[in-house]
Amino acid sequence: MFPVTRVMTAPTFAAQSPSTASDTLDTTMLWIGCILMLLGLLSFGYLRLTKATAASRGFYDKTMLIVATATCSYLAMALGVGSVHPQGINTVADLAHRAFIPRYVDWAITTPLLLLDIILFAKPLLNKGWEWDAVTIAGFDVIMIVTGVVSALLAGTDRWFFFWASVGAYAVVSGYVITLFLKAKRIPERRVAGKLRTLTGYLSVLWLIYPFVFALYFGGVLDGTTEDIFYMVLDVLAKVGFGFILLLGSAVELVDKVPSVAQPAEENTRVRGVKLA
Ligand code: RET
Repeated sequence: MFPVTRVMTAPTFAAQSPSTASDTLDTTMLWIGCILMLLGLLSFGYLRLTKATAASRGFYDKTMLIVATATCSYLAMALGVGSVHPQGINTVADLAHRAFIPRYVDWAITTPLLLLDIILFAKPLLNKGWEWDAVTIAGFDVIMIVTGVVSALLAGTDRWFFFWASVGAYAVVSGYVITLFLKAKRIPERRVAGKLRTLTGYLSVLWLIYPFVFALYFGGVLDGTTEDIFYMVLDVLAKVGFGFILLLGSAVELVDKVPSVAQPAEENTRVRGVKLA
């Protein structure tokens, strides 16, 4: 008797896989994601041409860059590029256990840009040196995504170690956004204050769902198709929905004219009561 080899090739399993209907649904969802991101890109392009001023142009450009990145990533995933099976393909179940690399590349580029949109919009609240806050928050955000992808590629205890590292970085990012939410009412211009509260509140709630989807998928509670549907809806809301909230109305045009309510420069030059300059 020959020993039975457990290693079989992907096409063998694909042919035997009972989840063909679900795979089609999965691919359809990715195509829908791609089309919605593209429609977002066209809409924001139109708004940029018709509404943007010299002061607000940056908000339109960043928002377009965000959905352009997502259009490419969804296109790549819909075409089947970058799907990794972290545990190899030894059983039929392993086929469904996969991570899409383009998704994480997209998030690593777009989530810092989304945060930058919020930080620049909150500028009237920010103290001297805020640029370093922006770098730090974007840095923790990238750590969140990179540890997230490492977690997706590992198995067993190692996976959950990196998962919690990612949650730790997420807590820093989310804590910062919630601080802006709480301080927003200090901004004297009502429309800008209201918009900042909506943007920070919306982002805090949506982003919180991502780690749950991740944990439920890798914990074996959700299947791959359900995971993809969740991420697609979340991504469209977090990018296209967020973009519309940011750009519709007059707040992005006004934010530049709002007087700063940051701490006076005087206090910024003191360390524990000692005047520095
Ligand atoms: C991961 C890994 C597990 C732990 C945490 C995660 C957080 C992901 C987030 C993603 C946000 C994505 C957005 C995309 C926009 O299109 C990476 C799932 C905390 C918060 C907003």
